[in-house]
Order: sequence, then structure tokens, then C-alpha cells
Amino acid sequence: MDSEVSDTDAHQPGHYSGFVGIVGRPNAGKSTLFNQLLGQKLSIITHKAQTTRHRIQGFYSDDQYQIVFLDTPGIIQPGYLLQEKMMEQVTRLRTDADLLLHLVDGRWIPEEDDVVFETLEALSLPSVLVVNKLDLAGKEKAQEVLSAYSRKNRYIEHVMISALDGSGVSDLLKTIKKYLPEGPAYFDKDQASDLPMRFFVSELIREQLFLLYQQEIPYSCAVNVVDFQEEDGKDYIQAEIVVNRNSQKGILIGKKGSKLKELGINSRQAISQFTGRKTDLRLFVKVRDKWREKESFLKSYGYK
Ligand SMILES: Nc1nc2c(ncn2[C@@H]2O[C@H](COP(=O)(O)OP(=O)(O)OP(=O)(O)O)[C@@H](O)[C@H]2O)c(=O)[nH]1
Ligand SMILES: [Mg+2]
Repeated sequence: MDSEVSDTDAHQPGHYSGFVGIVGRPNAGKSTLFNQLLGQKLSIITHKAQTTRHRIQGFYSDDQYQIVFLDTPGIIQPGYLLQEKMMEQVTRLRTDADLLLHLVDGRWIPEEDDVVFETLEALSLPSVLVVNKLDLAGKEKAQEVLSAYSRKNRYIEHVMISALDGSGVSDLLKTIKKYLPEGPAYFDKDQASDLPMRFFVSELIREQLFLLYQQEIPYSCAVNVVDFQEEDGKDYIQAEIVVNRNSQKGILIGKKGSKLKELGINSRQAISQFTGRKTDLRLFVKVRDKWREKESFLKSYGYK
């Protein structure tokens, strides 16, 4: 864990801190909860599974506490190298996290062979069961789901929430605080994350890709910010969208460039909303055959 403790952050008795990993199946609502806990949108959210690809760090701070929340990709059986790298973001929690939040969809009883339980066992960390989507499931069903999960795994606590409307989230925060050890603030208390702006920008473009394109296209794309310049209160950004195959390039660009133009407009709005600044965005499409299988490319895409 890259953590820096400066003199001013030196540990004081009565101050508590820790790293809390958010894990669960794809689409359980992990990123929605992460953003609710932090009170701002740091992680992208879509209705499609496997939206999150990296581990994203966000800092919650108040006078007495600093909690580093770690949003992670949904737990799956990996089918290709990118998915293996995504799963490593989860398994690394074993050494990096103090506590896990296991987020589940309150509408669904766990399956017998759920890969999530194997992962939880391997992580071997104290876990809080968080039954989510209470607004959709209703209390009765959520209670049934809670009991079913509690029979499958040992949890130190359980909480029911709706990450979308925020109900139950402050109780969850209180629960988390009970289990944090005394410790220093690892990061500046007014800092929200230590990830670079380029990362957030590429994620916001990827979110728009998920919203605009169908089927396998969003899963076949990576986004790299290749240039980022600040000038006179405006950000000048160039980003390339990398696709898996040549045939996907045409789909991405659309008739007379119409689809790529729409992607550019939507992404620019999302980026400006995030930065609070004007944005000039240029998008390029690049073909890198089977990038999802290539170690060297995945390294440049931020995986170790
Ligand atoms: N109604 C309702 N929808 C929710 C709730 N929490 C999340 N969602 C929706 O569920 C979908 C998936 O949410 P995400 O936060 O992206 O889920 P995730 O677990 O991060 O998904 P991956 O990153 O793909 O693993 C989105 O459409 C959310 O709006 C909730 O409490 N209630
Ligand atoms: Mg997510």
C-alpha cells in the first residue's frame, strides 16, 4: 500500500483508521455504495456487469477517523487475462485491507457454487454482510437473503441498505467504525483520493462507452488519456479508445463519425461536471489486436 504519514499526521490516541474493501458479484452495487460512503462520485456506475476494472481508493475523513475505502471489480471466474488482472485487484485485499464489506443484491438467494464464497475464504478477513437494493427487494425478501448468506459464511455483522437512495448507509458507517483499530491518518484529510485526474477522465469516458454502445463493445474497449494540458482555466484532453479488433473501430465511429461525436459530447459534459472546468476533448480510435490478452498492454493500462 502506498501510504505516506507526514509529521503532522502523526498518530494520536483516540484516532482510528483502516482500509475497507468492498467486494461482491458484478452489479451488486459496490461502486454505488463506495460513492455514497464518500459523498461524491469517484467510481463509475452503469447497469451493466463488470463496469469496474481497477481497484479505486477513496478517503473518508472526519475528526476522529480516516477510512480508506477500496472499490473493486465484481468477483467472477476469469475467462481472459484482463479478467485475471481484475480479480487480482480483489485478492490483493488479503494483505491491504483490515475489513471487508461483502455486498449482495437483496433480491437473490446465493447459489450453491458461488465463486464469491471461495474468494471470501481465501481473503480470510473480518467481513460485514451488506444486503443492498432494499428498495427493490423489500424487507421480507432481503431478510430471507440475509439469512441464506449468513448460513454460508461467517460475518461479524450484517446491515441492510439501499446504496442508491442512501438508506442504512450511515448505520453501516457506524458499524465499520466499531472495527477500526487506533491509527494515524494516512492521507491528507481534505484529499478525496490519490488517483490522478487522468485516471478519472479515462473512467468517465469508459462510463459513456458503456451507456452508448451495445453488447461486447464496451467490454472490448480501453481508454487511455494520452495528453492533458491546462491552459487559461480550460483542460485540453486527448484520449485514445483502444479496441480489440478492426471491425469494432467502424462500430465505434458510426456513420460519418456520428457515434464517436456523440461519445465525445457526452464525455466532455461528464468530465466538466467532475472537474468543474471547461473541457476540450479529442477522441481517437486505435486497434490493438486482442489487447485484453496482452501482458504488456495491460501493464500500460495500470495493472501490475
Ligand atoms: N434500485 C437500486 N439500484 C441500485 C442500488 N445499488 C446499485 N444499484 C444499481 O445497480 C447497478 C449496478 O451498480 P454498480 O454500483 O455499478 O455495481 P457494481 O457492483 O459496482 O458493478 P461492477 O463494477 O460491474 O462489479 C446500477 O444500475 C445501479 O444504479 C440500490 O440500492 N437500489
Ligand atoms: Mg463497480
